[in-house]
Amino acid sequence: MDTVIPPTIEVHLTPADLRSAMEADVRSGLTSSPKQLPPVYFYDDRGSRLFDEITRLPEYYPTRAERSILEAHAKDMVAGAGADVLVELGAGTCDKTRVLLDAMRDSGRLGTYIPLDVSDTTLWEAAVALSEEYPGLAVRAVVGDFHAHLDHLDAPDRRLFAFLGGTVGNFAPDQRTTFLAGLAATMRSGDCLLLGTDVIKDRARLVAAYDDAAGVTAEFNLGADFAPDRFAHVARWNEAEHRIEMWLRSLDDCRVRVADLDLEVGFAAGEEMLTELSTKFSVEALRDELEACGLVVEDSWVADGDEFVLTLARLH
Ligand code: AVJ
Repeated sequence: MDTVIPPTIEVHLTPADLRSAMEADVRSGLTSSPKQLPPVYFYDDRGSRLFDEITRLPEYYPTRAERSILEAHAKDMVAGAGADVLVELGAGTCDKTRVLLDAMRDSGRLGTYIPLDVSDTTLWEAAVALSEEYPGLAVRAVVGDFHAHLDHLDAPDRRLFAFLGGTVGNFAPDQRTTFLAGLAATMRSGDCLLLGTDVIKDRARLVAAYDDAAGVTAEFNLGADFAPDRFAHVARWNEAEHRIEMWLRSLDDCRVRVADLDLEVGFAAGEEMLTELSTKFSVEALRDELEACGLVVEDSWVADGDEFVLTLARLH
């Protein structure tokens, strides 16, 4: 019988680092044109609870679609990758991870799990729970940012990197290229990437997924310090860039003061601020982007109705 291995945690990003990065992002975002704020700051405690609610909305298909693909094919993914180490980027609560870990255990490949996330408390709770649920599994949690700390995820054995949830769709094209190239640079020959991405589909379905009838996504977008009665939530499909864009539109002329930064910015009536991108892909375009970084697509799985795709690519 395998015994429980105590988890470890390595911190490369402190709350003070996060705070100063946020201040810099808010200052540059609110003084640029058009104004923008990065979506990473949606996910405080309240935002994470709202996102959890979003994943259960009838209109929001990505989470259910990805889970159904994982449940049907995790065994093939794990066998295809041939890895004993699972590295998860932006692990969060490690919810979907269990499906992959179960498949690794069933195939006798349960070695090490390395989750990377910016939130230390969520990560540590998940690390403790998973160590107990999977005796024999070494859990090495890493607190860090996937734009900066990919080189702290090393392990002696072959690794499967999982980047799920469609989060890569949040990146602008140049950010995505930098991210994928940086990831490929830290991978060793034989390592694999399992990437979850949303698929281009009917515009009305896409817009509904980001502007649900119950108004949960609007609440998510309108949280925090932006007086929700002065802004409207706008979800728009950008055809040329094949992405949903979420904007906050000011309903009238107003000034927003960010006391901590000693910053005051004006919004004209109708002015919009970009808060999130959610890029959708075609299977072919995604393959080309991965191959440009030396990652060769070995397999891909789509959900019923082509809603979402999981791609397994190997560094050669
Ligand atoms: C977690 C980034 C994948 O883009 O679909 C959902 C976030 N924002 N509704 C997405 C989100 C508004 C989500 N990701």
